[in-house]
Amino acid sequence: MKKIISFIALLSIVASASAIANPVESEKQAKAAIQFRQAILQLVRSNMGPMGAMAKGDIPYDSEVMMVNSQRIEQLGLMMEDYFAADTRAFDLETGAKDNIWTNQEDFNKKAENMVMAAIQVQEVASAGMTDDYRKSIGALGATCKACHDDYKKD
Ligand code: ASC
Repeated sequence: MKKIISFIALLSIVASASAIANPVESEKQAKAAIQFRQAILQLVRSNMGPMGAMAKGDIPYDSEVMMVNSQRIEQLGLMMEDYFAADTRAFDLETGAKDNIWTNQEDFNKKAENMVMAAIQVQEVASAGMTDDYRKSIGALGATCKACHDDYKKD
């Protein structure tokens, strides 16, 4: 089952690999695009929160939370390439997204892919009941968030 899940994730990544920068045509479209991608990131944050607390030892180990939340992050990660293909650089709107996302799309998409793979790894650790590894797998997932933020998020 785990192998099948990973295979489907890989297929989704390959299928979406053709997404290219697509400049939005109006401020209205730019605003909508920004809202949609912020919604994705907020949901990633919402699902990462409890796992981060678990990795820090603030709340107890819970494999069900790890499974559900990392499945959601996997799915959200698979959406990123498409939702960030809308290039909003031409409009001066408030966004945390740096302009270099659209000059480094291949790298940006690769970083989203890394998050997807790390989220799948959390599922594997959770489903195998590998309690020794849970903090490490969550930490690795958090590191993929940071890797992208370091290059592509303002501040
Ligand atoms: C989180 C969160 C992030 C990442 C990042 C990892 O829980 O909201 O943006 O992890 O802090 O370094």
